[in-house]
Amino acid sequence: MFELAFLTAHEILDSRARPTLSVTVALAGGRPVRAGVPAGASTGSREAAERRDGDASRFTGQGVLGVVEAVRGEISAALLGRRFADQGEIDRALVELDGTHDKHRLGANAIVGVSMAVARALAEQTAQPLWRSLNPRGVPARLPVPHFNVVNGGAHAANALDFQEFMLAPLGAPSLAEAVRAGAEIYARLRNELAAKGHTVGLGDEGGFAPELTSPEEVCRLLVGAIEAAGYRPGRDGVALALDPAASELYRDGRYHLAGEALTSDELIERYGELVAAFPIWSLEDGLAESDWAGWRQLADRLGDQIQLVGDDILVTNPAIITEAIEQKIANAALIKLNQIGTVSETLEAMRLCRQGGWAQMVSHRSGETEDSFIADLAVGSGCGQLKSGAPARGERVAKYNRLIEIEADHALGYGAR
Ligand code: 2PG
Ligand code: MG
Repeated sequence: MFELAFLTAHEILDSRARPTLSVTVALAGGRPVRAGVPAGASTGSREAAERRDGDASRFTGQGVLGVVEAVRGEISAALLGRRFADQGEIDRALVELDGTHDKHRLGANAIVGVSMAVARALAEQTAQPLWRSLNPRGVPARLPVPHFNVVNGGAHAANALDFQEFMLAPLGAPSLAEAVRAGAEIYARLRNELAAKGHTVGLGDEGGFAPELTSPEEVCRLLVGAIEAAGYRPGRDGVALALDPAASELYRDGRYHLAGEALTSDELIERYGELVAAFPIWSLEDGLAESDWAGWRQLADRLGDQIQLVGDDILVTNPAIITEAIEQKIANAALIKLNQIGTVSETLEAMRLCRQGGWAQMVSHRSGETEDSFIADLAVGSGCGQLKSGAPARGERVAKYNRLIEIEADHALGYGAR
């Protein structure tokens, strides 16, 4: 049993200069710990709803003072001094207090901040690292393969590139530290090659380069060139590629709008088939739009036994949607984001359902981040074997990779995707 002795929140900045929430919690007899709340740009329509002030005189309406007030007022009044058995019980109390299906009344940003801070406080109370206290019984903890997003487009950059993310996945690295080294060395090579070709080396929201390229094939060619130039082997036994086209953002009027073409689901699936045949792509996230379930089923039929097909916008870390998606076999992996569903225990339940259904999982940052490295511990503790946290550059991205390096240094854990 535990009891919250102290709970507060502040408005801080995220990595895009937008306000977000920092939540501080102390358990009775414990010291205060904090959590920073992330925020997405290419969000799924069924995500838990973050709440913002809408007061145009502050931060163009993006302020979160109302959410700060919800934590200090209503949530504190409901939780302080009450005894809870575990994380699940306090998360259920938060969900019930909110009372809406998508957590919009109190705000999913308030709820996830409190839930994450409580998880950290519970780890402290039992003198365990966070990853260990998140580790389900019977599941081996593991250092995940970092997925470095080195070229940014879509909603994350001002360039004309439609696909949102091009990632490096050092699947064949002998350790996490060596995987991070590979990511950083290839990133440096890529910078040189982009500059040599006359491209800008300015960065997108997740720290990847944002060159004025439009064709995904051209970006993949550049990446393979940079992997080789840095002395690594392109492919699953070395450094593979992972894409997140974030296709919901490309979908209008039943067509996918890609580099001036308007493609049907079939045509886009064919294009993915060609990409997978030509380049060492091992994972494809949100290849189709969240509303295109029929397309997803076809994509799974066409490529599901060759590559990992990850649902992000379509699944939104929601246990009920994941259950249906597993039944309908529309993919074989889920992206996992705490603030899409809004509590730590619902996130762990989503991951449990994936394990049970034989689906892979990739823990993910959001494009708007803080320096909080919670997701690194979640990726390790869940044993899922995959984490994406942007480029190997910019403090809020690197905080997660550096936390993995610390965990690897302190504990003898295996490395690699499952
Ligand atoms: C995604 C995420 C993170 P956002 O689409 O996977 O990279 O982007 O946080 O903007 O939803
Ligand atoms: Mg995505």
